[in-house]
Amino acid sequence: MLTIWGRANSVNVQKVLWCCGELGLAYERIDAGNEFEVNKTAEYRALNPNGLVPTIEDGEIKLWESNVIVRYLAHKNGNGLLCPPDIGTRFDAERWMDWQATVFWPALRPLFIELVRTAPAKRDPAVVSKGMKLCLAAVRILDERLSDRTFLAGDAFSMGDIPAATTIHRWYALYIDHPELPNVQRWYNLMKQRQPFREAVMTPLS
Ligand SMILES: N[C@@H](CCC(=O)N[C@@H](CS)C(=O)NCC(=O)O)C(=O)O
Repeated sequence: MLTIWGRANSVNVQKVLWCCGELGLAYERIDAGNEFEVNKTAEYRALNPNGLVPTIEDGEIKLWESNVIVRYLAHKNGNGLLCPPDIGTRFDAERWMDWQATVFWPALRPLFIELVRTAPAKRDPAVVSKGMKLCLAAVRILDERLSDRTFLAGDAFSMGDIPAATTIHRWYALYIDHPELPNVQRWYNLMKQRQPFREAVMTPLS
């Protein structure tokens, strides 16, 4: 049985839960992170020296880094379904996964922390303003990318959509201005039609 360590409100855990839902994988999830604190134990740090979530155990295979976990599960269980068999399409998908981790999430995370986890009186307007600007620049890149294809790596939904769509849900859920970006909105609407996305990702931000 696949074990997933991580609290269900974590964006990075949600990627893995959504991926499992798409693949129809059975798993056991153990709450860890923030108030659960399991990630501070020596046992957990032996699994993941960063003390972060998610971490998975799949038999002898133990992995951390959410996007790598999604890649692993997709490759093992979803070649042709979530992991594109064509090499060009596959690495196109991989590129958008790395882009989420290196561009989109670093732009959104400080904004999310300010607007969701910080009391209004303690918020830093400079962080909010910078976060909004960086996020909009990132979402415009997505909008341009989606102008001539249905999903990030082409005509089929793939693992390449999972990290960015998990993040776009957070962007739309924040109480900020969301300019009209028709391609991103269309793509986000497609995600919202997927039951595993609704179950794993479309939860209140906390
Ligand atoms: N790059 C890592 C980042 C993991 C990460 O930052 N996880 C956050 C939750 S989203 C965490 O563990 N925070 C500490 C905590 O929950 O106690 C990944 O994608 O898995």
